[in-house]
Amino acid sequence: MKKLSIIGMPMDLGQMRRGVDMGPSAIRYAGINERLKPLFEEIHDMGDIPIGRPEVVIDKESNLRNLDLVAEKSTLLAEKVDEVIQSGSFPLVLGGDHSIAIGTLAGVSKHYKNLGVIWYDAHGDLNTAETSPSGNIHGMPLAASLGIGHPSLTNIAGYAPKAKPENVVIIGARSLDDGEKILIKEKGIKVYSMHEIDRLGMAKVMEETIAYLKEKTDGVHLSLDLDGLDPNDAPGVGTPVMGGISYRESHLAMEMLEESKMITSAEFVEVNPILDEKNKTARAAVELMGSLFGEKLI
Ligand code: 6HN
Ligand code: MN
Ligand code: MN
Ligand code: MN
Repeated sequence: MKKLSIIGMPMDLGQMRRGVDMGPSAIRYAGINERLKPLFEEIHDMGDIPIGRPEVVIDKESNLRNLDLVAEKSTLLAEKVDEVIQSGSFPLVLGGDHSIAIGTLAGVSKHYKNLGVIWYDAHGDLNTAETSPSGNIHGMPLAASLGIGHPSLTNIAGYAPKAKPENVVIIGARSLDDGEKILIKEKGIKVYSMHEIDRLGMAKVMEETIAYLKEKTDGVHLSLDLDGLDPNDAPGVGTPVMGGISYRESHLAMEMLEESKMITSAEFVEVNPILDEKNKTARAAVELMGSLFGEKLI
């Protein structure tokens, strides 16, 4: 892909910690444009989707925090992503908390018959209002994209599902809630937890992931939650979990995805500069983007 479009999605409505709305600024400050410039013919930074500072509203019937607002803002993002793909450009979305994936996938998925999804995350993000321990929508975007959950979240852009469970691979999982584990088994979702990453090594995990998706998908979205990385390497996240994927393993994963030429859209989420150490997490995000888009070590 020769053209890249960057879309900021400064939404923090899917969880309770302040600061993740500054993720897009932190990632831009970390030098995304300069870093990616040599890798594309054209880069268009489209600025941020307007989120404003709405007050927290708990949906009475479902108990979901900011349900209507997340749905409304997701629709805006879906439209923007759709527009970018139509213009022949690669959409790169900067979060924001992980609830933004609902909108990204709603914009991406109509362009593919069999969209693959790589969910790089410590979490499964497969909760629903019924299984969620927190009521936070950032723990639900993968379920919503599979058509599971509240209709306001599953039907963004007017259709569901956005992806099929057999086209999803979760990488880095180490904190799954009971309801998520049940869903993974029920739907046959492929998961490389930290156990498999330790045992097989990242190279094998990525080889298998690429082979698994290659034969049955016509496009693959990468949804990269920075908390997939170990908190030592990416401390600026709202829900850190010890024992994560290393910085170097993550580069290898991105490099292998680049070699596969299969990634057709991407988002980097959960960067929270207030919780960060000298913008380390935003810098890691930009460095990983470098590998994903073809930067070479030598
Ligand atoms: N994320 N499983 C927990 C919940 O509240 O549903 C944590 C979710 C974290 C979500 O990091 O994108
Ligand atoms: Mn703003
Ligand atoms: Mn997540
Ligand atoms: Mn996570």
